Amino acid sequence: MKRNDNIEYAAGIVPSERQLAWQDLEFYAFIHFGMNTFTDVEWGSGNEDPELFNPKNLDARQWARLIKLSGMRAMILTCKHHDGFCLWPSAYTDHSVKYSPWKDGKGDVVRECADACREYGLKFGVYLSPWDRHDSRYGEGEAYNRYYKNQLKELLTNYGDIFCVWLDGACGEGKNGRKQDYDWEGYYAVVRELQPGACICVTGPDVRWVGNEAGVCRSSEWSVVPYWHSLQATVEAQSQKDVSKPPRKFSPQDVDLGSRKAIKGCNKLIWYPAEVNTSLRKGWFYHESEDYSLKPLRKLMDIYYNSVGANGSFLLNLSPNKEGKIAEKDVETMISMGAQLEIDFNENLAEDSVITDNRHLDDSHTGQAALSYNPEEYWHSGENPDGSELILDLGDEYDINKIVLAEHIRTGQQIEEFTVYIKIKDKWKKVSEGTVIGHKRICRFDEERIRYIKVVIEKARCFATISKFEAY
Ligand code: FUL
Repeated sequence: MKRNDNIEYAAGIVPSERQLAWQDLEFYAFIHFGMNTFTDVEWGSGNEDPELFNPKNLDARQWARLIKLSGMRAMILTCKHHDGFCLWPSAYTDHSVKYSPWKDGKGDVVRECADACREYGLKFGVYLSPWDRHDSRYGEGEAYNRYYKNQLKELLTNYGDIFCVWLDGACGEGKNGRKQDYDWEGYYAVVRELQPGACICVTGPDVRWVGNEAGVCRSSEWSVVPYWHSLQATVEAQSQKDVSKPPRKFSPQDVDLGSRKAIKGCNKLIWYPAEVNTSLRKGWFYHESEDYSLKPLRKLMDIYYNSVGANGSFLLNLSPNKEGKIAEKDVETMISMGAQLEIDFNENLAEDSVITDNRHLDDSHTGQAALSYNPEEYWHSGENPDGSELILDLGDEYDINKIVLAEHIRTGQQIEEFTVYIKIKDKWKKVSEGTVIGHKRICRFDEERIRYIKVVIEKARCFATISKFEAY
């Protein structure tokens, strides 16, 4: 029987090098800090006086240290939010730190963050809001586009390696507001030229916004989806338009983006993996009134497992206060999250195990290869993936409550359905099942003392691969 052409087409779509590098970061921080921190709002009007910006004890090293301790691998800073105030002394506007009392106008928050990230071994990324409520060129087409590109150039040339440029689709101008025709392709060209390794996220071709700001994830987060999900108009339509209405849910038609049904008949598919973004606090910026709104550890861990553990990445926002520091409560919560991650993934008990399989492509792609920490060593099913099995023998009995699986995504996303069994008293007991594996799938189940774990690939596109099989 001839396979549906689109399945083979989808199976052949692979990530770029920059997407692969981004995917490995898994869990990283947003920092929302700026004029709004001082005016106690989420969206500034753009008319704020730069005199208001004065974080007397700003300590970007504290932010970076905390990010590191939380188990995160990068920081994305709001270099300019919708109010247009720039956290670096841009040569193209007088609405910046240069005109503030902070460090007598000689400070540069972007520099301090970039340096702190380097010191703590974190990647650094920039958020530069396309929507700008301050600048008079906004709404005037080319003049604003030139301004925006010049600012991008400053950020992408003066601060070392940038791993991501986060382009927000939000705009609250409304029907009668100013209408700017963004030169998206021109913005992307600047990024590609100056930082070819950087992913362009959200309103961009490399990383897909999950579609809400509440940390809600799909149970099947496919990386290969119809191209129109990356169109600027699609992102804009989903994005926030009113400060009091942050997007919290998916609309039902957006729940399935990449199954066979969802890609059927689509003539252009792309690799467009999901990023889940949410804030530790209720809002994005610091407000004293939200000191009791922090998400509890349990909730944060759930979001982690449902994003990083389900083929997405997790961008969690921290909100430094007026002092320029992350408040004690926030620090405590994040340190406990870092500690919980250490506990949960303390020792991979599968390290010295044996894996047997019921099929493999050739001798260098047997089940055993899935245990290697080298991502280029992996199990490959060969041509008939459906029904393939990997049986892990831990060599002895251990208390296990989760396994981690990964596909070799360099050769595409193939697996569509899988089941996990554990052996109890000589019988296989089903403990988990799912669709997508992709970059990473963490399957949690009630802890049992076991020696054998079986993964069955029930259904896959052209073949199946497993490059990681860990047990905790
Ligand atoms: C939204 C913005 O409007 C919020 O203020 C925040 O920056 C969030 C990450 O994106 O679209």
